[in-house]
Amino acid sequence: MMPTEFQGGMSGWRMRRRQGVRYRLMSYARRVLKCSVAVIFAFAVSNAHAEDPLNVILILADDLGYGDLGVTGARGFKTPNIDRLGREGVVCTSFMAASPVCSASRAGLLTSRYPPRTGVVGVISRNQRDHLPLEEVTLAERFREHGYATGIFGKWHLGNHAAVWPLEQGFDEWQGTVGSNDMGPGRPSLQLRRAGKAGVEWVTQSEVSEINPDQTLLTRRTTDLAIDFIDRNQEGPFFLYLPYNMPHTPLFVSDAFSGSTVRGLYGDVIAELDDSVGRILDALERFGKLEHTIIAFTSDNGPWLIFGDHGGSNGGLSGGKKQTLEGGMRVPLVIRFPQSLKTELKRAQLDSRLCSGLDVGPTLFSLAGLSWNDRVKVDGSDISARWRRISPQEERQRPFFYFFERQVRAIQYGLWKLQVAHTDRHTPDVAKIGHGGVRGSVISVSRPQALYHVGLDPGEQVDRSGDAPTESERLSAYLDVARAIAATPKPAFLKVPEE
Ligand SMILES: [Ca+2]
Repeated sequence: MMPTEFQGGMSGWRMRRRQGVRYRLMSYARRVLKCSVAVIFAFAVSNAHAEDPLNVILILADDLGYGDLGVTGARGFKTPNIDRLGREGVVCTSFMAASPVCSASRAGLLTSRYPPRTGVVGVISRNQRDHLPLEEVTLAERFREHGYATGIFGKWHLGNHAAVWPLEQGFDEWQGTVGSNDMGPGRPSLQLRRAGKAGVEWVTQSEVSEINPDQTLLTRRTTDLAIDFIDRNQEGPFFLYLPYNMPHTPLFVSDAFSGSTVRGLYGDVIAELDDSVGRILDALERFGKLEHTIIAFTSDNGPWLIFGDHGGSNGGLSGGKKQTLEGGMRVPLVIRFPQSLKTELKRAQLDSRLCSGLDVGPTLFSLAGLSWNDRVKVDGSDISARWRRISPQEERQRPFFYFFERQVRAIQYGLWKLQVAHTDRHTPDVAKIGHGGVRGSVISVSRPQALYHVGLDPGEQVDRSGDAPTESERLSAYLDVARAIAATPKPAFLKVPEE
């Protein structure tokens, strides 16, 4: 054994040097290890489900307003199952549908592109040949590329002919209505529409299998089909898109829910929708798939206010369906995260940051553990970083453009919204609001250029352009970009037989 003084004397400096080298080597090794662990962990975070992708269910209500869920303050009825989705995930309170009308909103949701880019800018009536072009890449096509089974049960409303129906747009299966539940060939009278006899076509795969299906059973039937699809695809993965017909007017509910709420028929209809969400949750639990499935719930546009008690609630926002005011496009987005994402995501949040229907696809893909193919230009992006415990990077703020057909109506950035001067032909006439299923009237209102702080003033009452010139300038700078998107040439629609 060496004497201590020998160590400390003759070779002391050498020992210290050796120790120093060893320390630096160990420190380096630790850093490398730490770094590798971080890289591996980050990789694991972003690809936790790359080998075993999660199932995805996207539920879309028709004309359900911002204030029509328990979690957003509904009165006169309850939505415990949809609220549960939020409690076990996230509720986005500044989520904008891509458009204030059905077809354009759905085109945006399924392609993640602003409606004018797709050519579907308004409502496709039963007698038009407009449709979502086959060249567009739908969410179903994207999921299918990753080996998913794809099903749609409910309303399509992106074209009237079999050549452009869901089976040509990435879905393996479809049962549901071609368009809204008041649409049929020709020009059905209001009386026929209200009676559920407008000639509504129910399609099975790509054949019309029924005319005027019993509308009191529409919600239950859609849910039954969804549960059957989940049952048959237990091996997964699957993408299930459920665009329910309700609560679009004319309202119909099954006997079991008739008179079940104090809100009246509208409340009964939402109660049945909520029960459907509960049945889907139960089925997933029964099949042992609940914790391997992401469930998102949203609406295609705001409430149809001219129907009064048969329309929904904008929850205190301004305006409703067909308007680019907040109430026309801001709807709830609720996403339930499965247990398998528990270590990655923070649950039970109210997320008030701006996002839109264009972001739904990339976000669901990221949550499911799939990589998004960038070959087609999309306007939405993955917003899931907001909810992750470890965020790779800060989310880049982006503006959101409000289009009505091919007009740029407003631009939002953060909590500021620049309204572009326009004529709003769909303002409900408060003196002539409908009742009991009878449609009310609208008036034309000129809306000036104005700047609103939609965080403090969601009713869009106070023009702040005078005291926030920097914000006005920042938002105005995006006008040219928005106008260029609005001016995208109309695609050549397929020549399908006209009736
Ligand atoms: Ca709608």
